[in-house]
Amino acid sequence: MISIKSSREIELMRKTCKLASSTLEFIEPYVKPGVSTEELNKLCHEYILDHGAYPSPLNYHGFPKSICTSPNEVICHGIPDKKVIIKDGDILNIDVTTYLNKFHGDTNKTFFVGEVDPSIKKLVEVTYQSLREAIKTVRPGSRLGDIGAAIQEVVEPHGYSIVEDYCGHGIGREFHEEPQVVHVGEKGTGVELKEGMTFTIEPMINLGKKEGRILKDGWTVITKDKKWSAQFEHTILVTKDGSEILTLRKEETP
Ligand code: EYF
Ligand code: CO
Ligand code: CO
Repeated sequence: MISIKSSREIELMRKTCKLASSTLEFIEPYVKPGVSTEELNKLCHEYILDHGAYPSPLNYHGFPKSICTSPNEVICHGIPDKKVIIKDGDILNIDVTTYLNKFHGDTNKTFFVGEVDPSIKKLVEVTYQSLREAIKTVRPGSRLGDIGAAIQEVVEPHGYSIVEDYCGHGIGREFHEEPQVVHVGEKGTGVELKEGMTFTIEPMINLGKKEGRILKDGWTVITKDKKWSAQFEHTILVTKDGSEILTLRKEETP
């Protein structure tokens, strides 16, 4: 069942989502060559607790850390580690989910570390653009297939591939609710969107092939061909006239 949020629930979603996006703003100056992903985890963990919230990933299905940190060829669910040191030229996705006043807010961003190769910069920019185009399709009466189709329209002309094994999701009182938000699709197909739905869109786009594999740690998903991967994620509310990006950062245009 897809939950429709009441106006009181939407207010609470706005608060937790604002905290998730401000956590990404807070961590940005620390994403520099030489930092370990464990240090970034500790800083985010403390920031979230200091704001009266809990990091949703921590212990979720046994996940051992408070954020996901996914560099370079890691598609998603990278585990922060003191031995993983970020270096000049890397990209790093940081995925933050906060649990505040009984509601979850989920967002992620791929950061550039120092000077990044232009071909990788392009991958990251196209990934962000695909998320923004997907969000433009969201309104009452549109369908989940419109979201996937919009992502395909942006991504495929560049020859990149779209990860299909992981997808966006409904969100609210639970971290993962219905529906599944697949990042490929056909216009006019799938679940019809209704005012008050909240869900994430979080395309994972690969420079090479779409296939991934899970490392021996049981969590980290890397590309099979070891080519690099980028991702952006927002939590979206379906409004009367369209949508509201609940996790919008100050640097972004509404
Ligand atoms: C059961 C986890 C469970 N899962 C999803 C648990 O939606 C997410 N990011 O946008 C998301 C984040 C995390 C997450 C953090 C931990 N988990 C991971 C991998 C497999 C799995 O199976
Ligand atoms: Co996320
Ligand atoms: Co998510």
